[in-house]
Amino acid sequence: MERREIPSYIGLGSNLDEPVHQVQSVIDSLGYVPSSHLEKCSSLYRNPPMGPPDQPDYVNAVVRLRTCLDPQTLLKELQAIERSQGRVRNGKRWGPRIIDLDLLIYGDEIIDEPGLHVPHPGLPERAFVLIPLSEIDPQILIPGRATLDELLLHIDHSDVIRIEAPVSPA
Ligand code: A4P
Ligand code: MG
Repeated sequence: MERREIPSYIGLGSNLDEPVHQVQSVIDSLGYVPSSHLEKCSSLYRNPPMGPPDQPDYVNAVVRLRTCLDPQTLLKELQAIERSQGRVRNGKRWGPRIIDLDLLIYGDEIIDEPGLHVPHPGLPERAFVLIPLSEIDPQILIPGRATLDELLLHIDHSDVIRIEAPVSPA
């Protein structure tokens, strides 16, 4: 179902097979999501894994995508991109991955449906999401939560290190 253009925010994460390259490549692919326009990309940030510690550091970033797709269709597009980039789910919770795409925010909507929770439930406490998000939209209100500034006050972001400048959307 098509609808008016909605600003959505997508979290990107990788810690396998040259993570910087994986994140840059997924940003290219996001430029081709149907009925959507990739507007803004954050820098890339390196940071230690949340979850099992016996895995490589992650590279994370956030992008803003204006989209006419409904949220479930957008999630399917994101999962198709994950698959095309070689993501295989190994069943291990928070295990290492080639690429992970999370729908963080979809306009001002609060979505609680099977297989889709938006804003992404992990967003408020994850420095590796909040820091790149603040680079794109420092004033953003997290629907149902708080302002980004308020959330940033309560987290330690000392180990989220900026490693690459933002990629310009095509
Ligand atoms: N799902 C529900 N809501 C959403 C949403 N808003 N966006 C469902 C995306 N997916 C959503 O996801 C599992 C299911 O979540 C999907 O079937 C979808 O319908 P998945 O990608 O298959 O599995 P996952 O990513 O391993 O699970 P989970 O619990 O979503 O993990 P997270 O929250 O994505 O965390 N450490 C660092 N430093 N950086 C990271 O990026 N990422 C993770 C994964 C762990 N540790 C990390 C990082
Ligand atoms: Mg995920």
